[in-house]
Amino acid sequence: MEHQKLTEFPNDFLWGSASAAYQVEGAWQEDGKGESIWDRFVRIPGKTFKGTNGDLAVDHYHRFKEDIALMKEQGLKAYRFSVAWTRIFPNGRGKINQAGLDFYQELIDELIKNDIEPIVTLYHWDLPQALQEEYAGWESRQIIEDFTHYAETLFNAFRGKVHYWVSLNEQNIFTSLGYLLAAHPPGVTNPKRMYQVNHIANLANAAVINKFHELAMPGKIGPSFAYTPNYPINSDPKNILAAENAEDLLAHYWLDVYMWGKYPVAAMNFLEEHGWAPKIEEGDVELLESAKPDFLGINYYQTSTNAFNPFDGVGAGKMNTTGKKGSSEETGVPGMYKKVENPFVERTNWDWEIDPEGLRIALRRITSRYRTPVLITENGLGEYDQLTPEKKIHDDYRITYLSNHVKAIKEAISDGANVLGYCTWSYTDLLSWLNGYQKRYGFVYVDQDETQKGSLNRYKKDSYYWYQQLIKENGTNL
Ligand code: BGP
Repeated sequence: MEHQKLTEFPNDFLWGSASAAYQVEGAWQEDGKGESIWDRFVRIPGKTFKGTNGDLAVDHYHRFKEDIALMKEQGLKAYRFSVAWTRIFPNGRGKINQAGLDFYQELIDELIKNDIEPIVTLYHWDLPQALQEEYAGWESRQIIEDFTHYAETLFNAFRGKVHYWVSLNEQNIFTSLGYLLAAHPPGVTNPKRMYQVNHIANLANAAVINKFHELAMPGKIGPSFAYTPNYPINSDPKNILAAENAEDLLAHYWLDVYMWGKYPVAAMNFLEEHGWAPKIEEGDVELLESAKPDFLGINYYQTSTNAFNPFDGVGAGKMNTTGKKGSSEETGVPGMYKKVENPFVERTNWDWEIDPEGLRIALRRITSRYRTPVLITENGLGEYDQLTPEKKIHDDYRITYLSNHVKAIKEAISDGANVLGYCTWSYTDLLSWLNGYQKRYGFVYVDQDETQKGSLNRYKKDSYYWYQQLIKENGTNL
């Protein structure tokens, strides 16, 4: 749809940027923090790129004031970060660790002092190791109570200060990578367990959203979903059906539950046929249907193009975690779909497809299907950056990527989508879970690499100034 004139961004649009505790904080054993499943997992040889870990990360724990000063100077309106559960409850539950809570109080106060809206993610994958050991973490229904109690603690602590809350970050990724691909902790490859864990995570998500509303918290809460819209490779009906299969099994399987409390029909039948469907107990459906997110958080990076995949076709393939273009393998679910290369789009060095139009398509689909406000909680380009001898970073490729995506949002708003804000991934460079430090996303370059011995000095990239200007103009000159 062409528009004569695009709708302008609203004046209160949240121009933001994001991070996650494990990827930036460091200080992994400081001030009473407990061990998380990531603290443990990164120590298993071969699991992360060159054995990198977040022990020090980019030392945001000690440098948050410096980082916030840079945000202020840039004019950032919102900063999304996550709370490390293990700083609040070192063993997942029990006695509060006041020093951990104090750290986030200070961080939030500093943001507010600088007119930056804090957006708090309750769970960005760093589950307390103690809960993993005690009852296998997300595999037990006990986590519903413990997660809700942890969330309630934060609700009470930051009531009135924090107005935007993200319940779970990318449940689709942490369950799939944790329990299907063994690429994340706890390193399992078992579809039955994965779909069971996912069901329990759905219940925990719903319980926390209900708790937020019960407490009449001032503000909004919603989950963040990693949405990769699916396309068919061409108009062969077999391929169209493959794309429908992928959309049902990889997107509706989460989004329908968040928004309607219902699993999609075809995907659920597929799981039942394979004996992988979750066990749904009495009361579960009521709980899922009762929880109403105030917005949907969307993490958008790319689209996926699909083709027919027979029963004896391709299954899970290798991901590109090296940054060598073309090193990822074909992947799919036999009998459902396989992911193929889209000939119309470019790819990053990590083989992620660059498709700004796909963000507009994502927003359009979500708007029509769910009629919900959307907060874009992540979008960005992971690339190699070069620090010049003059300490500059000329990341024009990132500026192109981001500005094309912002334009797509503006078009989607003109189409009728209700978008609350846009958080780029990421604010500073940070640790990529599986890709070390060489895959950089930030506006702010951090001198840190796989040796983990960098100076940790911060340098503004060209994209930092580009975003500063964009915010100043509220996205009018795209
Ligand atoms: C999302 C995660 C982020 C971040 C981002 C980039 O899935 O929510 O935490 O890591 O992806 O991914 P990567 O680091 O793999 O490039």
